[in-house]
Amino acid sequence: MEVTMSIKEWYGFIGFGQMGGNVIKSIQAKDYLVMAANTAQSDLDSLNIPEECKYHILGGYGSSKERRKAKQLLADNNCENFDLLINEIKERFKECRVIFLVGSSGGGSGSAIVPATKRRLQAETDKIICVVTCIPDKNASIKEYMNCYEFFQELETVEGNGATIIIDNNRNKDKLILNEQLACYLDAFLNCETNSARGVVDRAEIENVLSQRGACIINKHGSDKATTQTVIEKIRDNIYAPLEDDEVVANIALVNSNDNVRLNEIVDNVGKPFATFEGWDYDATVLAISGCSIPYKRLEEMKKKIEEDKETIKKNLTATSERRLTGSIDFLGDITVEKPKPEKKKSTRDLLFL
Ligand SMILES: Nc1nc2c(ncn2[C@@H]2O[C@H](COP(=O)(O)OP(=O)(O)OP(=O)(O)O)[C@@H](O)[C@H]2O)c(=O)[nH]1
Ligand SMILES: [Mg+2]
Repeated sequence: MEVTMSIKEWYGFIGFGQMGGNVIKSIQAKDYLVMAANTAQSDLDSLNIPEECKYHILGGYGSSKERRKAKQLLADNNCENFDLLINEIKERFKECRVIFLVGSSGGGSGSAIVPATKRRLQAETDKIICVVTCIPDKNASIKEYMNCYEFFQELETVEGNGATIIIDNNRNKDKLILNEQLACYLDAFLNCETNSARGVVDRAEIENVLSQRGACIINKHGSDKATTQTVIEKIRDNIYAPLEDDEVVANIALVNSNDNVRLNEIVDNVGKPFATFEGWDYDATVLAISGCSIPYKRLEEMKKKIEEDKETIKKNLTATSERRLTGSIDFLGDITVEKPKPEKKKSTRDLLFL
């Protein structure tokens, strides 16, 4: 039977904020349907993708790493901007079966908008909604660590399915290379349905992997290099946030390009999955693992760092309120960073401000 829809139309990618925009640019180069949404027009202007793929969230001019600012923008006028954004996505991506929401966890715009958008799309469509994000590198500011922690806290409260792919920005100084690698691996996996008589990982199985809640990694190996050992090594040494050592895993898909990789040894290494899928005769060897724990250990380390630096940050933030010229010292009693105003909540607003 003829398949009328190109596989590229099954998948849609929406980038939020700078990281999101950069990643979907790499994806758009591979001919997928994409949209870049940003609170900052200047970020959109500098993004080299067709104009019709850009979407400016009205009234915004960047969120300066303040998640709350991005949420406020969506919440203005009874959530008018949020409704417009969701409707735009539903309309542009109506044929897609899987949507990837892409944005950094450490910034303001992407970090705030991705979890809230996932929650709404999940409730209002029957599509699989995946997330692609990155965690800040070791030189990032405490503000980014705080944003990152809040991002995963919110994402954890979003019910339902959909894999989360988490790039670790420690893995390369050049973030654009990480984006390129991700686009390459993801493209290889989304196209891995072969015609092999020995077995295929078909589209339903690809969807099954992507629909699994929790962390997901996808790696690709050249057919001349792929062996059981190289594939296993790359499970823990790759572009992604480190997998937990808890053997939590739901699905493993292996698509082979040679006879040198043993799926059972991969299973022994990763943990016992609920389901395995194996395909053959592909031009590269691709391994996808989903349904893993999110990187709790890394998030705990960030939380510790936030706790350690809390007092210094408070001191620094209040220091600028000191009136030195009059000779008197006027400390603010408390700093009011991101203190929500008590307000009667509306339902759509609730999705933004948890
Ligand atoms: N992997 C990767 N990380 C990026 C990229 N661009 C920015 N980052 C990381 O993302 C974090 C900053 O988030 P941005 O995406 O710039 O923030 P934003 O969503 O635009 O939010 P605001 O500018 O604060 O409104 C930092 O940790 C950066 O290192 C990228 O193209 N790839
Ligand atoms: Mg930005």
